[in-house]
Amino acid sequence: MAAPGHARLRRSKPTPKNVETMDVDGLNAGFAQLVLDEYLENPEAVSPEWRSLFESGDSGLLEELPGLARLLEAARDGGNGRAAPAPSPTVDPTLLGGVAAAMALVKAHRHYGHLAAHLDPLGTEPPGDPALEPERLEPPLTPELQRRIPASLLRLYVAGETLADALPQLQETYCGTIAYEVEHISDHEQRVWLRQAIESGRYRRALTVEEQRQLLARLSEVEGMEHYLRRAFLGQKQFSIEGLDVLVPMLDLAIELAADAGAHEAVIGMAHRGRLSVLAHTVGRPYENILREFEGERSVEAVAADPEGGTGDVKYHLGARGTRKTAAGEIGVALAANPSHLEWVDPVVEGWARAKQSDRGGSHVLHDSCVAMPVLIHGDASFAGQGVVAETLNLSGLAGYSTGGTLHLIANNQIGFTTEPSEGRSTRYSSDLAKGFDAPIVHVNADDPEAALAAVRIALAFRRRFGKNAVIDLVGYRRHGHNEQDEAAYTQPLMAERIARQPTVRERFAATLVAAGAISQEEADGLLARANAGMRAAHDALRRSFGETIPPKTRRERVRAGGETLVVTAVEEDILRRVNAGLQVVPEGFTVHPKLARQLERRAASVDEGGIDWGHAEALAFGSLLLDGIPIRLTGQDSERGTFSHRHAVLHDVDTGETYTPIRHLDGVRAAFEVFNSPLSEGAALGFEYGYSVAAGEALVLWEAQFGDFVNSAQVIVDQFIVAGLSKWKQTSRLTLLLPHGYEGNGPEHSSARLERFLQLAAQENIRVVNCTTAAQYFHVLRRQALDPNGRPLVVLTPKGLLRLADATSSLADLSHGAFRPLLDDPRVDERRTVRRLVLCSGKVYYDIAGHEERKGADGVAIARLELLYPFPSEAAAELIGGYPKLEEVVWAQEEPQNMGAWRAIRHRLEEATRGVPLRYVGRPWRASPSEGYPTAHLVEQDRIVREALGVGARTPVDP
Ligand SMILES: Cc1ncc(C[n+]2csc(CCOP(=O)(O)OP(=O)(O)O)c2C)c(N)n1
Repeated sequence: MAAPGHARLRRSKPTPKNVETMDVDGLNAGFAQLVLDEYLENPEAVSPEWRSLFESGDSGLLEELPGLARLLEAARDGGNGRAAPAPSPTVDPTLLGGVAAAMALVKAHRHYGHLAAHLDPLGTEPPGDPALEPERLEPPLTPELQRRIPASLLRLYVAGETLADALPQLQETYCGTIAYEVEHISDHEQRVWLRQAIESGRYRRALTVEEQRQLLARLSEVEGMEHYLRRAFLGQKQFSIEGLDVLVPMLDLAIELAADAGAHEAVIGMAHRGRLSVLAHTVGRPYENILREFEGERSVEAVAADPEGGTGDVKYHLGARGTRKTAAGEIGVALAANPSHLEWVDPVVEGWARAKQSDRGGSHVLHDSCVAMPVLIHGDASFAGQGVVAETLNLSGLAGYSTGGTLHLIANNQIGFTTEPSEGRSTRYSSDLAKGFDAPIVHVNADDPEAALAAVRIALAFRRRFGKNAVIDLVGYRRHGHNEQDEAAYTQPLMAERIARQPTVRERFAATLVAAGAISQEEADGLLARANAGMRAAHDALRRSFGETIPPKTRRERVRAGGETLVVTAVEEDILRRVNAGLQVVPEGFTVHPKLARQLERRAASVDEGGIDWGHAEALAFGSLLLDGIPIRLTGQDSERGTFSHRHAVLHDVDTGETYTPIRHLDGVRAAFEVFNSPLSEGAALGFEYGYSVAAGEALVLWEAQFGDFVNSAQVIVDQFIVAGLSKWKQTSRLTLLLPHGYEGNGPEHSSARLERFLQLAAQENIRVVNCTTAAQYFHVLRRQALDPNGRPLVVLTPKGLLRLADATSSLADLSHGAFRPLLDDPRVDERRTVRRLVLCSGKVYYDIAGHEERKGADGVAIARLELLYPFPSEAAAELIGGYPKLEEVVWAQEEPQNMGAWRAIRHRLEEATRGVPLRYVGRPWRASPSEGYPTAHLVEQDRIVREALGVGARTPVDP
């Protein structure tokens, strides 16, 4: 008997090939069933593809429809592998069709159950999906038919004998106040594990009465704090958590589970929303501290920052650290300081967690992702809108960046400031981006606290089992405006009105517990009163303390940057020779590319003969630091080899493709060396290293831009974290940026690392900026950066052409003696009294000037180099200039346009240093774009600059 719809479906009968690419939903599974019916009547009536599909028994379709396969099996005659020419008497075609439809129904719940789930506390009806409706399937799954279908055929993990028993549970599981999206995951094992975990209800266990009471107490504390602050400080911004209060007990549980899984630390990143509550309840910052900031008193931390000129930050950006007791012992909790720039803290937290997870004390990093758990709390608008989220997710599976999975919590209040989801994203859910990264997504209604805890349990069980990200989309609402000064009803009047009628999650949960007899109404009210009283007591204590002087903290030694700190960077020759020899060693049978082998051989010789180039000096600096016990981590696009093929930290066997990193195998290394090619990201890649460097204060962490120009893709990390972190949060590091820079005719985007930006942002000794012109200078500055106890971020403008320029190379003696010098005087001037013009410049342009054909004829000219651009070496500059007694002018020569490069930032410093000698600018004029686009135009301009600097007049035009 043909099923209804047979004729219609027959017109578009697919072949098994395209069946594999089809989604086997209700309709298609039903269609397959029809073809099977036909086949069972007459095998010759169906196409050969279908025939072989049914007879092979191993197709993807049969895997997808195991019940169908089993029924087919039952229909086979005597197990000879060939289906019976007529329907077996044991197979009822309606039942057979029903099983296929039931399978489609199960599948639809797994795929689309979330569309019918009740996720919105404000009661928006879910859209639903026809595939979830049993009566709309083909054949309709009537209650009677449901009772005839054995659940065992459906590979379900919910309990029940028949579909009729199982379906309500399936609906409750997938379409209740919690919903799942896991079927997009490409790994079969993970998918099956998740299905089992979800359907078995393992992670949705009911709370005990005691646990319920604790949960209510916690929700009371959260609500109590927000209410108190609003009453006491009417109109002050607190970015209240209300509407997503359950976030706090979710974090409690997450931390408990992380500790149970072996974590010593949870590292949390989040924006403004609910942050004060998390600071107080999750990290354990005393209420007094928070209240003090509301009272307008400077916090203890801010006061302590004064001696260094810290300017502090608003209260909902501050980081904090605390410890918590868990059943598995104490665990540290760090909330990373963050700027307003939403989501940019994400990669910072990942890097921080990675650093905490890494043991750098041996020759290899031992990375154990159990040791620290990253938690990122996102906004629903920002998760979907900010590209850094995608960049951060893209780090998660990479060997150099993985943190064994992050718990991503989207604090989804269904609005972004005043922007509706329909205006803010093109996807259905805020979380959809994460699906592309194979993360399971758990949506949960924030007004069902028990479901919210279940979401944490399953998410962290997944992380623990597979070491991967899990995302919880916590759907709540925002009880007030964007902040407490905003009126939500101006723009979302209906929503605001709906929210005003909505009882709080505490009230709802209390009512449930009271109804169940788990607690009395008085007790429930008492919990809120106690929370209130706690806030009041803290506030009273704070008020009593007003007027008392806060004991001044011991003034921290002021930082002496700018080369003043005495750090020995020279390394004994013997040691350098040993390091150099070690760098040439590869394992027996390892074949280095012949051209590269020759380069490496030259390195072997150059310690004796001179000619140590940039890459070589860097390797010697790194190697010697590893012997000193300083771990090193270097990342960047193509950094293993080096964009300009100058590094070759990792060698590749030309026969086997195997890799070998000689520096890790040096005799006597006491710390780990890591180098990774980064993904094509600047923002997240740099943010990650910043976070890593903050948490790994002892390590030399370097990030390299492919060309310095691209650092502007990470401008938020530079502006908000690297340069301002010290002043805002007392947070700094020895992060080192290697930024290729120099005008070599490669056009506007391969010339400038935007030096001017760094110099504009440099103040209060927050960073250091150098532009070295010799390999030895680079060697010494790297070592100083690693060894200086006063760590600061360092920006190194690194060369391209100079990487191999003979004049920029150094000798072994240059590395084994001396130190980084902030200025390099002209080495060729014998008689200083003859010098009338001093050309001061920085970086590669020095070689253009000093090596110009007209240099010899430029009498009375000296050329000096400024190698340290910030902090400006005022004394050394004055001394150098003063060493030329007959100077008539100082020329600052730069290849960057006048509105770029160093000129505008250092002009006043130079004027001080020249002590009355006139100062003149030579360089490109003001320009909107950093350099010429045509190589010939570049050459002409470069030549003009050099001639003007030397004062030798313009090139005589050549007759055509
Ligand atoms: C990168 C960035 N752009 C714009 C803003 C301004 N801003 C502050 S909050 C906000 C809305 C955020 O919405 P959502 O991510 O949903 O978080 P919510 O405030 O609703 O908790 C915006 C646009 C910002 N802080 N950061």
